[in-house]
Order: sequence, then structure tokens, then C-alpha cells
Amino acid sequence: MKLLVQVIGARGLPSMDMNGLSDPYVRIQLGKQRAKTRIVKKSLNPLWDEEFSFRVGDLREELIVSVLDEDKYFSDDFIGQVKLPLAKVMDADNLSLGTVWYQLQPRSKRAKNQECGNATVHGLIISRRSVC
Ligand SMILES: [Ca+2]
Ligand SMILES: [Ca+2]
Repeated sequence: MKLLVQVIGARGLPSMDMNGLSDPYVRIQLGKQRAKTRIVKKSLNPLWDEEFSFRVGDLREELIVSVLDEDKYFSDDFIGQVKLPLAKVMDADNLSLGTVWYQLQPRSKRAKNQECGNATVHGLIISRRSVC
């Protein structure tokens, strides 16, 4: 089985650079499989519009979608991430989640269940889609 993930864009990302902008790209992980979008330079509202395909093995896995700011001389800054359990896709109509904006979350595990915390990174992403 294959999972298709379409990364469209993000909006309202925080600035991670001195120039008030970021150079965002998206890293996607499913188990040991990884993929990356290209880097959109100097943007807080990047558009990637790229599609990735992953092999689905274990349905208990989560798709981890991270947005990072590319930096030339330092390690890249983490902006936020979204975790999507595969089970959620399997439960969806037509095995597709459609095109949806997701709120980026901070990396800390603790924040995951705190719906009302103010820790959410202000920004968004993507959409993913289907299976089969
Ligand atoms: Ca930076
Ligand atoms: Ca940067």
C-alpha cells in the first residue's frame, strides 16, 4: 500500500532569521522513510506544492511532517510539526483526508495534548492525501 502526501504550502510562519523572514522547507518522515521539499527562500507563506509517496508497512506508525528554516551557517531552525497517525487516514472516507490546513505544533511531547496551551506555532501547512 502506498500513502500519497501532498505538501502544498504554509502561511503565517514565524520568522527564524535576522531579516524577519525564514527559508522554510518541509521534512516528512514515516518510520525510516524520509523526504524533503525544496527550500523556499525568504518567505513566511511558502508554496511548495510537492507530492511524495511512502510505502505503508505498519499502520501504527505516524506521519511526521516538520517545517524547518534552512540556515547556511547554523543548524536549521525547527519551526513546527504535525503528526498524523496512519490510522486516521485508514478511517477516513475514501482513504483520503482531503486537503486540509493543519496547525503546526511545537516539538515538545508534552504540548501534544494541551489543546489550550499557547505554545502552538503560528503557522500551518499542508495537506495530505490518500492511499492505495
Ligand atoms: Ca534561522
Ligand atoms: Ca534561514
